[in-house]
Amino acid sequence: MSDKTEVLNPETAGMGRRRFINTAAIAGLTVGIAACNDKPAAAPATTPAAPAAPAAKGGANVHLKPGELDTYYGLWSGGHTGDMRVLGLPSGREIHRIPCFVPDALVGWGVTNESKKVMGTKADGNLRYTVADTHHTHASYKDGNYDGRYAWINDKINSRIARIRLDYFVCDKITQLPNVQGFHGIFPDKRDPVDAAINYTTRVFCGGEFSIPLPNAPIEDHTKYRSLFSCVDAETMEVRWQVLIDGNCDLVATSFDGKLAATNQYNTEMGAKYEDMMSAERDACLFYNVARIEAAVKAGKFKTIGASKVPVVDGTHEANKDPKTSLVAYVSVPKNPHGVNASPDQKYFICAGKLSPTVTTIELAKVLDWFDGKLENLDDAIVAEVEVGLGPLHTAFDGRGNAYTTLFLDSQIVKWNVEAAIKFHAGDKSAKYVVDRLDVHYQPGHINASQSETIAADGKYLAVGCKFSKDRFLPVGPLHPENEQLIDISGDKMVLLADHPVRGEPHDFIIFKRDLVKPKQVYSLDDFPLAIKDSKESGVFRNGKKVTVKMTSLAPAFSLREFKVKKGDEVTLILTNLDKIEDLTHGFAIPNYNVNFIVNPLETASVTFIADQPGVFWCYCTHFCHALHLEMRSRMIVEA
Ligand code: RUQ
Ligand code: CUA
Ligand code: CA
Repeated sequence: MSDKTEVLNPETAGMGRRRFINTAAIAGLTVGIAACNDKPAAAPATTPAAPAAPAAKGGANVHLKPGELDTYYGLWSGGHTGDMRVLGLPSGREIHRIPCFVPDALVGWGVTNESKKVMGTKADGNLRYTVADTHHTHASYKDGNYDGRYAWINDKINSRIARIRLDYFVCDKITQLPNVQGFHGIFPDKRDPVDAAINYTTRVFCGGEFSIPLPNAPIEDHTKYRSLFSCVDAETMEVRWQVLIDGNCDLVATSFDGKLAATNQYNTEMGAKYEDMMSAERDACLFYNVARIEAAVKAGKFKTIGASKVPVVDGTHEANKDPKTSLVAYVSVPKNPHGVNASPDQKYFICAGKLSPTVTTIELAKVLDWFDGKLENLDDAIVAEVEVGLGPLHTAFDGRGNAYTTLFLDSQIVKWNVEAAIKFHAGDKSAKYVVDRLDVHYQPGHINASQSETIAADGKYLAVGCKFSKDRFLPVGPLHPENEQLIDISGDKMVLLADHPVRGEPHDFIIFKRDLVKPKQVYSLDDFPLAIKDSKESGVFRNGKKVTVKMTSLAPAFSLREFKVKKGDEVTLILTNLDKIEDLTHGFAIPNYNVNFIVNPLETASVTFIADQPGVFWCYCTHFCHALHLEMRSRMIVEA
């Protein structure tokens, strides 16, 4: 979460006059601070700082026997590493990392021409960006469940969205959102709001968190800044439209009927400092009327901003006074909310309070009534607003009517029943909506359950991304790992199953049944326009100073045992792996030329470099492939 320091800042403890940050909350904040600073005293590196708490009794077995396969996939945001992690669950074993925004040395991501094209380069051919900060990951839907086509992940730093093909588990497109800074939440739509035949994802919604001058210019008066909510086409990955709003966006959720997309908003104040951003008692959860927005775009009721050609419709308060024509509904929710999640019964959106100890339940049907002019007061769309604990952030569901919300300050998961909360809110104070609490280690942010935000929520496993691990793992110097914990939610009581250390910094993830994806393990030669389909096509082809080297691999040899180029040549080397057996991957490295990449079965990849160092260079296979792997080489001779 990006708000860690804000929540932990001692100055926030001075907010006692507010209803939501009461004395208990201040105590909670203080505990939070103390807990965070109270690291174990320097322990000898050879001993764990403290014995771990005994594991809870019962719960599913997470220790698979050798050779056993997991039953769920998890797609995890990698954080600073700018990639997507693929886990098997319940074991928690990391199976794969899919590079997206940041170079990756194993596959040659950011090295090959093909990956550089996806990542984006500057005029000099170098990568435009080499840092990223991935937060949220979600997958495409059909009929309310994942369909195994795509997943998406965001880069908050450079406002990029990457698409992952779930047939090959590779990133194939990256789009940068125009006029957006701090691109945070993403969520695909679950069907089309008007065309009943389109029961699958065709749009991905993206929330812009930081307000900026539009178009960007050195304007100091921050009251003039605004944010944009963007819609990206799931197929073309082009930005279809944007909505100009008051305040900001944060997380994103979508309704199962395709009609509404939602963002929580913590900066209704449009402040530039955190004190200003938390000065109001309530902020908002926004609902975007997708069909109306697209009708407005079609009718030409939009403007464009700066050099961008993307249509921008006006979703500000001023332009949306009449519900019957409104593009956006601003539902008031308590102080600096974080996280908005759609319940699998398709009825509710849950918005967590963060600086308020409450979760707010908003009924979808009532928001739609308001858009139709049938609900006068939008506040009446709130059917529950109940206290659950300190620092509520994200919510997951078990498909049995229960919600699971992370409590950052309390270091807990609270399990609560949505219908009971609604009864309690309606005045039935005997309705016990809190079902269970579980201590987690420590300061949890994201949470998700198996199949949570689908109509097939199965209530088996819950994973939680803890922002701190403190004493749960062997000390490794000042940078502590963070802790992802797995919890069994199949019974009434939550049971903690496992701890997994994770490199910074854990964010959002989804967990789904393994049979929902059908990965292919061998490429087709036709997937690559440059493929060299026959090793006889190999050779060195010169066009002035531009030289193309065409090569194939077939264990244990490259088709060219040697090739010659001249100093100063611009060399493009194309390599097709003609091995078509599953798991027979080769690598290709050129010493001193900063080249290393792999080619999977029937994959083609290319690199371009200037042959600026004369001499002999043993290009060699970097991926163990054969008993003669070490002998698998090609000799590049660069003539002076
Ligand atoms: S945010 S810890 Cu970047 Cu997903 Cu809530
Ligand atoms: Cu080819 Cu190792
Ligand atoms: Ca606020």
